[in-house]
Amino acid sequence: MASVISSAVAITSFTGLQAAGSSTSKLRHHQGFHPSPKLAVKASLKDIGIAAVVATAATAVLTSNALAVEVLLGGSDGTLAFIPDNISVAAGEKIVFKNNAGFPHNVVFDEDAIPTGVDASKISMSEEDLLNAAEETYAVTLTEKGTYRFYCTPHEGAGMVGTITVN
Ligand SMILES: [Cu+2]
Repeated sequence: MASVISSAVAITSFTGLQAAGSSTSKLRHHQGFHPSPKLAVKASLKDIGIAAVVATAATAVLTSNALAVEVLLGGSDGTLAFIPDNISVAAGEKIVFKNNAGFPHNVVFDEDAIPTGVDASKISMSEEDLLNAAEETYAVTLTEKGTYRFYCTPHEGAGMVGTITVN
């Protein structure tokens, strides 16, 4: 739920910045009709400055407010599963696995079912490393597009597997 709220905030801020950007272009358009060429040049340089600031601010918002997707480890009803077990994220989006019930759990990516060139050991928890307490988290960010299969070592046999698609 927290992730939904933060994404709403990010979208609102970004829309606000886009609105600021479009008023900047209106300003530039208006000042382009100024009779003095010297002033027109100054105005456009100033506009470039504003545009650069707007672009920087937009990047900062996207970075600091980066959307995070949460996956629960274990269902509250005792299900040994990742919830949800099939998600799609944007490249670079943070994925937070949170221990919920039925632990210990871990998150290990299948080296045979991830995009070519991605090192499974760099994105996985160690096979022996387990999350033993409620609310413990493991976060990962995937930058290569493609499909990633992952599983929980203690419960793979019970069907605790999942898929992430990075777009
Ligand atoms: Cu598990």
